[in-house]
Amino acid sequence: MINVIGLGYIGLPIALMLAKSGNVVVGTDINKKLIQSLRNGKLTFEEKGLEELYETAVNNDIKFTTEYQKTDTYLVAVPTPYIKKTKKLDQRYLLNALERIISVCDYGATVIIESTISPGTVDKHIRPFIEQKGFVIGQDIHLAHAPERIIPGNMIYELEFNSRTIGADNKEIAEKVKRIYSSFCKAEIVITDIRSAEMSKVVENTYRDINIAFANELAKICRADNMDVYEIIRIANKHPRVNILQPGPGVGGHCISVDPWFLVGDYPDLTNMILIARKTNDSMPEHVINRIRDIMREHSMNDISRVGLYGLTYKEDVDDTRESPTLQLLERLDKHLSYGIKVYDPFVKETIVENQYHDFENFLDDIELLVIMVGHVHIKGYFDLVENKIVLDTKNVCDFNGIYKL
Ligand code: SAJ
Repeated sequence: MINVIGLGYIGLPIALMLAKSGNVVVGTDINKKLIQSLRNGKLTFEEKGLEELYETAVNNDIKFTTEYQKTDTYLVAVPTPYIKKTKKLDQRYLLNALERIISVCDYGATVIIESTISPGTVDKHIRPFIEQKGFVIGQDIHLAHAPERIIPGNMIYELEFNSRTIGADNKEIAEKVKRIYSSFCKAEIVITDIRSAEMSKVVENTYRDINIAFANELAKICRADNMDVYEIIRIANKHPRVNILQPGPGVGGHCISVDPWFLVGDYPDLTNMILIARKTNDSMPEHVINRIRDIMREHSMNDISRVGLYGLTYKEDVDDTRESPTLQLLERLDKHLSYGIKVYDPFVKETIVENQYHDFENFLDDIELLVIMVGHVHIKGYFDLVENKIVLDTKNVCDFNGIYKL
């Protein structure tokens, strides 16, 4: 039996996928409300294909509980945030999960960590923590790191078709873990040591952060000289060895805007480019504020409450708002004592910020300047209404005349 610990954005899909693929699975989470929802068949976030996967997993008898199970295999997918001040990994949830696992596990159990961790975490913190409890690693308990790689919006497909990395202390454990992942993963499964697995994961997200930062810097350069950054990128990408990403209002989410900080926190003297990229991406909400201010001036608008932000999530067609550029922008406005800007997102049903609307047409009625922060497919069905507004499109989703871009 596999006990999946943590049933959030990563743990839930993987638990369901393991159950669908014939493994006996128990999903554990300390959040009672979440467990109750899952038992009642109510999923806790939206994701393409998740409901169908849930149905199959339930038919295959997956169980949900707040209790840690006594078994020989654990898969840990708990949050691993970073501490804002030091930029280092906050290991609280991870160590708490490990403590509970070692209090119930079978002798010789394998603990697979899926959560993203900063390079060196296993050696510097996890091994000493477990050994301190009197456990011998490699005998009483085995460790493996199989960092998750799935992208919100396409998680279920990517669980099956993305290549995976498994870091372990020896081949035997690596092969055991590989057999589990082979039950659903159709792509290559690479075996390596734990440190390399930790590092490669953080490197992947840092690579993307740097490349987005390049696109964002280009957007600023083109804005300064009134050129169309999208046209420049489109042309440059015709070169066989150029593949520039898209600029946007900032980088959000729990991954790309977080993981590079682990490298900056651990190697402050060696991370020039990574730090600049982070700062560039973090500066984009401010760039959007400057654009809003210029457009308002041009239209003799002086009331920020006539401005509406479309999109609160960190990217299109997901309901995850963590570290979203819109939240970053609101925080900056707040610092400038500027209140009253309106907000709407079709995916965010709960009210999480001030002046948040739940009806798109009411929202449009109350604003003059619409700022598209997220390119949800939803807005494409409303272009006839949107066209009557002054529009700042930071995601390049509208192509009618008179649109302001990043
Ligand atoms: N973004 C841009 N321009 C782009 C692409 C993205 O501004 O051209 C922005 C998005 O709008 C968003 C942020 O970047 O705010 C991150 O979005 P994303 O779609 O690039 O990535 P995530 O955070 O959803 O998922 C990433 C993925 N990592 C990589 O592509 C290297 C995913 O595979 C990881 O599993 C995930 O991080 C994770 O959990 O680590």
